[in-house]
Amino acid sequence: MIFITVNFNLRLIKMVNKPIYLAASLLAILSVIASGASANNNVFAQSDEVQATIVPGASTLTDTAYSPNPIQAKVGQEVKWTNEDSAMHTVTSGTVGAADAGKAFDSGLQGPNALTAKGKTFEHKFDAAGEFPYHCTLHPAMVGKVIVS
Ligand SMILES: [Cu+2]
Repeated sequence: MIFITVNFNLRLIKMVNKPIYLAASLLAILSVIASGASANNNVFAQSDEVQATIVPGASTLTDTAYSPNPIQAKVGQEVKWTNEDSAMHTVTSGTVGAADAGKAFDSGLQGPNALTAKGKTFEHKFDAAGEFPYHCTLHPAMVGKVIVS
């Protein structure tokens, strides 16, 4: 969406040579951006959950083990991770070895939230804006980040 708008924008600017056309084309571009933004808001309004996965073969990966990475979420949204790998993993808040690791959220190693097998899911609701790194305690090279805005 952003790339399409930028290309459109550049083409229009090359085409126009009078200020009034430039102003009109800027208005057209702004309306395209505005309608795109409201469409995005509608998508968020319809879904209070952001989908993410732990990809197949994640044990051997680093910052591509969780997808997408980073995960973009809005304040108040839930992020739902689905384990698409055959191995067990965790979604554990904080950086590897940090004193507060796992305090904010942790799928853990056992219990109903544990991502023990393919198809298992873990959810966490993000109530504040910020950047939230997380990792897998079983494979500390697996790292990701949630950006909440
Ligand atoms: Cu893992």
